[in-house]
Amino acid sequence: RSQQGFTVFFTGFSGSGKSTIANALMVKLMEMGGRPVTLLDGDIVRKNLSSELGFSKEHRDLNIRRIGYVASEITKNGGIAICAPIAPYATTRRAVREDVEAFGAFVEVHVATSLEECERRDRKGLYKLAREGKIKEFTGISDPYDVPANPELSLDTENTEVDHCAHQVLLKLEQMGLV
Ligand code: GGZ
Repeated sequence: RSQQGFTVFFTGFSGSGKSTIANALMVKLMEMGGRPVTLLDGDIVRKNLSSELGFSKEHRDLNIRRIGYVASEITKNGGIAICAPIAPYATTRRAVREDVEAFGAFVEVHVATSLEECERRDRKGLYKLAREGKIKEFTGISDPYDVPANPELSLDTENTEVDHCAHQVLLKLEQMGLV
């Protein structure tokens, strides 16, 4: 059984289901025991680690590089880091991958819920505000999102339950010899 550390890095639109799937995965990995599991969720990181940052490209990049640094330290020490930011820029995701892969595996998971579906759900009412111009630089509406070209896994949340999405991630981790 492998004991190397690794990072699962979810990326996708606001409201795509990243946090929910990341939480379900965390529970499963904790139940398996062994390595400590650390969740670096978008909201939590922005509150505790990036509270001074906004949503310009420069600030998003800083936010993601910080998450990457923490994930790489966790990975280095043999732990499991689960990250769940939007992370809209492919070059920045690539940089984080390189940071982490110096110490262990990097598993990029695209939570591929379409913009249309995220906006239809609009769980927090943010898309409406973005359409009204009340939130600027909103990912998908007035700010870019680079669709991952080669993620380790892509999740179709529109046809798959949360628990099954988390299960698919676990299967991928098994295939990769990480759990
Ligand atoms: C995108 C925004 C924005 C803008 C506030 N664009 O659904 P949420 O609320 O909880 O998730 C979104 C979160 C995005 O923060 P991240 O740290 O994940 O973004 S990034 O990776 O790009 O740094 C959303 C809220 O913050 N939010 N304004 N303009 N999302």
